[in-house]
Amino acid sequence: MRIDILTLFPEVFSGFLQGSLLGAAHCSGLIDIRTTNIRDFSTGTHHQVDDRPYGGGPGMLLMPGPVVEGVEFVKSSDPMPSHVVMLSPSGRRLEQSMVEEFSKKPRLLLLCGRYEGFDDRVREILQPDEVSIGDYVLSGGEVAAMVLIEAIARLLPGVLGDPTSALNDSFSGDERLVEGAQYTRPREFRGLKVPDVLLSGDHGTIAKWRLEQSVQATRRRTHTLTNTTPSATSRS
Ligand code: 6GU
Repeated sequence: MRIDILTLFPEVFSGFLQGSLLGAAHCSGLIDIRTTNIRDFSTGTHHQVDDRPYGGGPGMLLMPGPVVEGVEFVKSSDPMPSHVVMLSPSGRRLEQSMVEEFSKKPRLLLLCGRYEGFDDRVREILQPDEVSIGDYVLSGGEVAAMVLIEAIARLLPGVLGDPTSALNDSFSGDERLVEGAQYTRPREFRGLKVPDVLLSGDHGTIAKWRLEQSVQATRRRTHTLTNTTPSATSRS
């Protein structure tokens, strides 16, 4: 898979891309990730990429020229068509099913914004798939792009050492369960013992116990998500 990242801060990605999982995936030719600086496509002597919004208001917007021309240049550098993703807090919220779809594409182009956002003509012209990583505001799309890349990379065949580990992940599979409790050595830590069932060697019973744990963890999570603060109703 090829991933192009368009950003004003390509240096932010260097440690991340060289890290263990992605560095190895890059070296073994499983993934080809390239960064391009949007500033390289600014015109004029000051290499300006942002400007004040028409109509007034706080902050600066990314100008359409450098962004659209940068995307068009990167697209044309390889005949393989790319799926253009714009990282923006107003996009659809990322979830595992979207990550699975992205992981099947041969090529992605990730567009990272900064400042207060993009001039809207970028959306009109490029018609990107707009993606957010959650309902909070980051100063730019770079961290969101890294979240997306890491989630995608671990689904690519050969990237994880053990191909079955992604299958057991939280949110994978049909039931969308989160992972339940798991234990490693020692058998006892600060008086807390590993459940006997895991030491029984009975794989059927272990599988059943794990599924129960997973269902319970999923329920606990859903309850904390749907219950508003109990103090508001019970403490009056
Ligand atoms: Cl993709 N970008 C920014 N700037 N903030 C975000 C986000 C993206 N997702 C959540 N918050």
